[in-house]
Amino acid sequence: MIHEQTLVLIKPDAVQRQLIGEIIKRFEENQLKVCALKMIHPNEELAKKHYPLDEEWCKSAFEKTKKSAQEEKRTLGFSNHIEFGEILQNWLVNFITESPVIAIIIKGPNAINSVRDIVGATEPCKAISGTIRKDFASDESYEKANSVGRALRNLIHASDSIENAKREIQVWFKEHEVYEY
Ligand code: FUP
Repeated sequence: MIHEQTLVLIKPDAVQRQLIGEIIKRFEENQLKVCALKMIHPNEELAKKHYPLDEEWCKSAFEKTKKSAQEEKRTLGFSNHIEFGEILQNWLVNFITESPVIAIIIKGPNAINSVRDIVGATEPCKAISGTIRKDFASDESYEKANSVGRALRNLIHASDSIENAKREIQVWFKEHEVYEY
């Protein structure tokens, strides 16, 4: 299996709820290794580098949120992905700059998908049993968050592709901060 690196952020909600150890334990017990780690209180500039407003990102987040609204027969209230993306970026920046986060590079076989499987679905109320989001945030939903104009408090960010992992790792870490052992 291919050894990959992926970026994980333990978001402000998880740090505030003292879930750092529990979350790292779930990765380590699944053959995944921590090869860089730091606590950092992100400013707006760093948050925007992590969540850049690009076409593909806006489209993908808009489609997922719209699908969930349609399934639940709710109206989303945004007419297009650009309008939605700008507002979502703002919600995410507010959330991620709220208090410190833990940034981690995780390495291991198939790390990108393995980490996302351990974390669970983006919308915690839809996450399957045994995942971190199901165990610790199962009452959180797009409906709850969208209706009061805030980001999903879903505990963790995990890169979703090799390309994004590379980009995100460079946003949070310098080369000398990454260890081999
Ligand atoms: P993911 O693939 O899990 O990173 O999720 P998305 O790309 O769909 O969304 C990026 C981040 O925006 C996730 F943390 C979820 C969050 N989000 C909201 O908070 N509200 C929304 O309506 C849509 C996404």
